[in-house]
Amino acid sequence: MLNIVLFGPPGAGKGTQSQKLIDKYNLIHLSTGDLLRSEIAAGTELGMKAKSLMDNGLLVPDEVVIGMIANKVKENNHAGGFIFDGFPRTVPQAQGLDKLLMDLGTEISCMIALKVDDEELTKRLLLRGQTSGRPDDQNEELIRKRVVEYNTKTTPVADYYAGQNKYCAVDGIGEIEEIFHNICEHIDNLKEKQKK
Ligand code: B4P
Repeated sequence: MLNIVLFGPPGAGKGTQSQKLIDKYNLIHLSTGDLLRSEIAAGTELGMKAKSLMDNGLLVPDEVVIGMIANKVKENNHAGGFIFDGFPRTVPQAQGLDKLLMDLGTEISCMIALKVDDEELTKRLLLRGQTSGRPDDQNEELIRKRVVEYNTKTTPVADYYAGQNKYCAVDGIGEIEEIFHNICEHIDNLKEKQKK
């Protein structure tokens, strides 16, 4: 199985690149951001609890997102692989994912980390906020809070995968196609190694 963690700060291009990767590699796309937004849209209890945190740029509790992902992975356990977009965002989430995949006899193949500086992130998200209607993209203060949340709670997840020799950094600034090409190069190398 090919199981990719697509990693990076808010606005790094995770959602954008995921869409292209699922088409090319036929993977199941699991975005915790999308899953949470659909819970909010459906007005579930989980969604209502998540909404106030998300609207304030804060992370949703680990057990909520791990539970959501576990359900989706188990529903799709015959898939050729997964792309995890925006998950794991904390070390306990990464440990939870390792355990979940181990129980299914598989593991994370690699983490692709998109590198983008804070100024570019703010610019992209404010631009998206003009059309997305997402409350968390509406003002600069909130966007900066999300980046702080990322720098304090999420950055250690990169070290977690580096410790397993699964970390791979890709420049997230430039043309979308060029970034996609660079990500694919890493994935294709990985697939070659898996074959040997
Ligand atoms: P997410 O939905 O994961 O949102 P995101 O990080 O803002 O988006 P993403 O990174 O996918 O956006 P993209 O770069 O593609 O999370 C939202 C919230 O949900 C979190 O703040 C948190 O509260 C909660 N949450 C989600 N997962 C969680 C978890 N595991 N644990 C706890 N809480 C969780 O796009 C950004 C913009 O940049 C787009 O407009 C795009 O067009 C543009 N763009 C992309 N690539 C570009 C490029 N190369 N050049 C120029 N623009 C580009």
